[in-house]
Amino acid sequence: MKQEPTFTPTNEDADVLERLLRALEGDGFCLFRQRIIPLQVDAQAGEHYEFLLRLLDESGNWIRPADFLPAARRYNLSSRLDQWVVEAVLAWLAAHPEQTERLQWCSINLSAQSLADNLFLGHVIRQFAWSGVSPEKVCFEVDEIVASANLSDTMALIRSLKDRGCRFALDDFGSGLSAFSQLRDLPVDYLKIDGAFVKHIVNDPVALTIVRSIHDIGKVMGKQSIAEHVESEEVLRELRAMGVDYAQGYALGRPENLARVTTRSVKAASESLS
Ligand code: G
Ligand code: MN
Repeated sequence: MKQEPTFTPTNEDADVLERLLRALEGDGFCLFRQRIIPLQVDAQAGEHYEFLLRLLDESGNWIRPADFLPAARRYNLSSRLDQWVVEAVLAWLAAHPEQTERLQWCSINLSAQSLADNLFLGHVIRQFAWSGVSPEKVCFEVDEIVASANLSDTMALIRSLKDRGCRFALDDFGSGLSAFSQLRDLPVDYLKIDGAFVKHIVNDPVALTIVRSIHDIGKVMGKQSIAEHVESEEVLRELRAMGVDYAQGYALGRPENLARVTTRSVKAASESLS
């Protein structure tokens, strides 16, 4: 008889799992944020940034999502992790009203498991009600590949949250080379052009053409563009000339640590609000 392949966790996996569970319970996660800058003169006023999650390892170094999300996915923890981020971001915004006032929107990344999780939407709605933060201040980012593989779940979540005022962006757009026709009906507001192309627009004509095409097609579809991983002034100049709406990347600001927003400080913020 053919044997089913078995999933054997490695030691490294067990370490990450333990650290993730501990972080979800209390300490270990930290929010960073990175600025997103409007490039065109007619841009709406206000600040924009993306919240990014980091996990602390035993020697005090920050682990980036690329290194812990795969384990979170394997252990079905991605949706809990997204819920933690939504809770932490909204608590932080509620605790910093003067910064929230200046904010036009900030973005939060969602994983595939949250799109398919019936409880996720309810959790987000409750968090908005509890924190008092206006849903218009939040833009959710869904990876292009994730959206195209879960079209109906993505559509349902986008519709429900857009009805309440949230915005949506398709993240890493271009990386999956999904058919535009498949994604054209998703009512997202922004296309975040994959950094892997953006980085090379000044020395690779193919990358330049891909970035320009994404921006142009997005424009025809009524969507604004955000270029990721802008690492130099030359790239920035080219993007601005092309008409790209926003830029994000090391040339404009590195992700910054928002002091430690732990579950404890989230609870403290919630107590001070109630
Ligand atoms: O998939 P997503 O676009 O959400 O990934 C954001 C990640 O990209 C963050 O972890 C952030 O630290 C990283 N990042 C942000 N700006 C730059 C940049 O200019 N260059 C590179 N290489 N990475 C960046
Ligand atoms: Mn993102």
